[in-house]
Amino acid sequence: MKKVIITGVTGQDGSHMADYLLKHTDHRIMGGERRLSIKNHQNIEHLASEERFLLIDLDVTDPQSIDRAIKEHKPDYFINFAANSFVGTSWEMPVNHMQTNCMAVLHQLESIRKHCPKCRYYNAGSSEEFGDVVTSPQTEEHPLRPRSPYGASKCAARHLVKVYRDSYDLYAIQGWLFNHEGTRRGSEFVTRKITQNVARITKEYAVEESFEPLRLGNIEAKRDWSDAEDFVDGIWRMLNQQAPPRTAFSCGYGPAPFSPDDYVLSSNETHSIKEFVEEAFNIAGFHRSLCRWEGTGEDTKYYHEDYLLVEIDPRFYRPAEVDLLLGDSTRARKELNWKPKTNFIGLVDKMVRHDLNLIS
Ligand code: G4F
Repeated sequence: MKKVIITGVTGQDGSHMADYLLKHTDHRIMGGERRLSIKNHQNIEHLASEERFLLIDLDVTDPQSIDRAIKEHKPDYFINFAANSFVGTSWEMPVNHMQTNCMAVLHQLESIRKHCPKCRYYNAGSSEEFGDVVTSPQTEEHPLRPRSPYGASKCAARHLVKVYRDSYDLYAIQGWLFNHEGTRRGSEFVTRKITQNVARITKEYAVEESFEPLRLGNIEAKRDWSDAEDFVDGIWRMLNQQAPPRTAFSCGYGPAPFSPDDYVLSSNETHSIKEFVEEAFNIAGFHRSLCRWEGTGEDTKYYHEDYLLVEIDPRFYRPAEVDLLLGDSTRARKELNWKPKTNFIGLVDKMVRHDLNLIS
């Protein structure tokens, strides 16, 4: 039975990857988790009685912990989702972001090189690496121009992954994943913050209570959003690239060593935070024909008739913003035969309905 270690298994991507692999493979899944006095197992509670799923101690900020896990289990795949993934706090905790998102990757690569060099390794990369974009849409060829300590930490990790791939012939890759969301998304990210507040406001409005509006930062920023469940499928395909077949013309020297590629995963559509807000309220019953935006900049407000639904709170502005992200995942679609199933409206709909159900 092949063994897969997933770090960050209690998070959105880690838990979806565990579900996906239990459904689509017969591999043994080892979820790496950090010791915490209060467990955060809500995303993996349903796996408690699953025979092929096992939790192991693995703190990616502790090199000994990484080395012990890799030496002991000698995994066939190592999927690193453990990260500090909230861009907004990376200006307040830059060292922590660098340690968790970059140094941890270096320690993982070193241990894999020493103990199990055939292990296939994936590190979570980000469209934030493109940052201050110079061309749209962004493909694998777009330069790395990060705008945050978070983005810089992911770029540094990317260079390490490539250096280890080239130097030691490791199967080590890092996809560029554009924003991916869902019902397991943390409340601090803008999509979940919107859908949870839409659910709260819908409930309060229904009983004619007065309600606090939703407060947001830069609502003009544009993102390329997808469903996280579609992305774990893309990542697994990236981890299972095949060497191209030998051609009829190859003679004598044997095939060139196979080196896997890094791919962009994206929906290939971009929408502003404003559009997400409109769509989410519309799905909850605040029909867009009865809603309107008023004002500009920090004075922008969104109303349903006379009810204030949304206002701006500059505390949510960032020191530097990535204004526009729009991916082009043509290569992944062609070469990995990957395609997202859920579109923008489907994603907003799924998240709003989930949060309405939770609150009712
Ligand atoms: O939801 P966000 O915090 O996600 P962000 O910064 O785009 O990062 C996410 O996607 C990346 C891939 O591109 C991942 F690498 C990363 O780990 C993470 O998953 O913010 C989205 C946008 C930003 O422009 C932000 O300024 O929404 C804007 N925004 C406006 N008001 C807000 C808010 N963001 C948050 N979190 N909270 C607000 O109130």
